[in-house]
Amino acid sequence: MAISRRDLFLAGGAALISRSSLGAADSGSGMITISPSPKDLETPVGDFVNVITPTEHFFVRCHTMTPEVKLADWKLEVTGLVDRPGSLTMADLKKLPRVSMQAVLECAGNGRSFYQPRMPGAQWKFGSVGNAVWTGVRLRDVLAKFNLKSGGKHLLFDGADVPIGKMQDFQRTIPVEKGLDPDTILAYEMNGKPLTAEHGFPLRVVAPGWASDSWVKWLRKIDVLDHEFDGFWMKTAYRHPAQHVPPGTAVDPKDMVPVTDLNVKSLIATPNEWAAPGTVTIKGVAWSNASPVTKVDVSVDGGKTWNAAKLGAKPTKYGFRAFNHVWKAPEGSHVLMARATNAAGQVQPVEPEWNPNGYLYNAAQPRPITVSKSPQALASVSDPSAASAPGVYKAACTGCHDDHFVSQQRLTRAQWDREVTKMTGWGAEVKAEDRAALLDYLAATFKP
Ligand code: HEC
Ligand SMILES: Nc1nc2c(c(=O)[nH]1)N[C@H]1C(S)=C(S)[C@@H](COP(=O)(O)O)O[C@H]1N2
Ligand SMILES: [Mo]
Repeated sequence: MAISRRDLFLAGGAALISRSSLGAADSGSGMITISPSPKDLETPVGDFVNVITPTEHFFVRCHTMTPEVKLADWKLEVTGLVDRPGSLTMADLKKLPRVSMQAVLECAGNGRSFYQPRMPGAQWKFGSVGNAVWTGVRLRDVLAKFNLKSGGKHLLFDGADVPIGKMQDFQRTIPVEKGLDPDTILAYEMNGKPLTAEHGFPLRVVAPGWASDSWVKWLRKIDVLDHEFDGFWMKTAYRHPAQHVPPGTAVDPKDMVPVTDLNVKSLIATPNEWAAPGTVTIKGVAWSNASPVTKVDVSVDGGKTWNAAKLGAKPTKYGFRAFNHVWKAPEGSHVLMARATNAAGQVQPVEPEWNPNGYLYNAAQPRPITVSKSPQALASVSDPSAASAPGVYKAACTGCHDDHFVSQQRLTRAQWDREVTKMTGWGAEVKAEDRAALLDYLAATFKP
């Protein structure tokens, strides 16, 4: 268990806070570690007092190891259904008109850990989202150089990351209409600096209004296809039911569609868990898809009554919109909530809209808070530990990643069975005679 300086400040030395406490950061990076390698880092809620998320505190999501791309070896290739297949260097790209825009990058899995029943996957809470200024070139200006053929319907993006074991390469298509939208860009800068390795150096897709699985990093190739790509990351992952289903439903793959638009959503940055009695300004950010946020309501009584929050001036089309609400906080326990509405009339639901892979969580999440004179944080439960794991687990499951991915899950035996099948498909080695013991351990230790 690590206690950061920020935790100590919050706790005033009085209470002990565990690593998994809401929004508390691991010591060191100031980020919450979902997995150290592949690198998955979450931004603590307190950082969302900023409308622009600083790059050092921007969440990171990598399905595999982060590649170190050298600009000298790099070019962007464009192939498939174009008249003039070829490539561009960074110098060529920089000759095209330069565009800059704020846009929210949110992982489709953000908030997955709040769904009931639980499902496997990175157990994000609030912070796999951020807003940056992206600078680069319009994708349509790039495509114009190669001249799309009329049969070209989908753009397949491939990055320089390489899969681990027998896992499939992370490749994704977007429909050509989204690619030709003047707001879709290929960015070489984030917050005024060249992209960092983690965020996709030297070039990434920016598909504003869409979940970030389409924002392919380390982009090196665009293949123009006449069909949606049929690889794992398009046809199995990042799909959700076309219609809402009751929690726990098994959905036929033919009734699933790719995740595209983000949901309208808001996040309270401060206060978090504790506040002193008196005047408290509840602050946070709200975001949406191509339809901008028009209203944020805040509740201090767990959703019984709502108050219109004050919105930040000068909204951008795809960026965060700040909100605040001044509250005379009496001593005691309270539950804060925020609920955003967009111009299209979409409102954050109070009940989560469950789906089998746990995507696009946007329920107005209750945020319990203690208002008291001396600082304290809610006691929180830490993840079960894999320290006493049997040899079969250590041999089969700790070669590609450490315990983080496993100990954050809360799954039934049947779900663990499917998860072990997924991992053996990627190259984990579990002998037939050891499988029952492995499942017994996983299902007993990391259970719902
Ligand atoms: C061949 C390499 C490899 C081995 C061995 C391996 N894993 Fe994984 N596992 C991965 C990768 C890569 C990811 C991250 C996938 C992602 O981010 O989408 C992952 C992610 C996970 C996750 C997070 C949920 C998910 O499906 O992404 C769980 C849980 C997990 N592994 C459990 C296990 C267990 C249990 C074992 C042992 C039976 C195991 N892993 C062995 C490669 C492996
Ligand atoms: N090449 C490549 N691009 C990728 C990914 C990846 O694993 N490989 N992850 C995607 C997912 S699921 C997310 S949420 C975002 C995360 O972007 P960030 O790390 O800059 O926050 O990148 C997307 N682009
Ligand atoms: Mo994601």
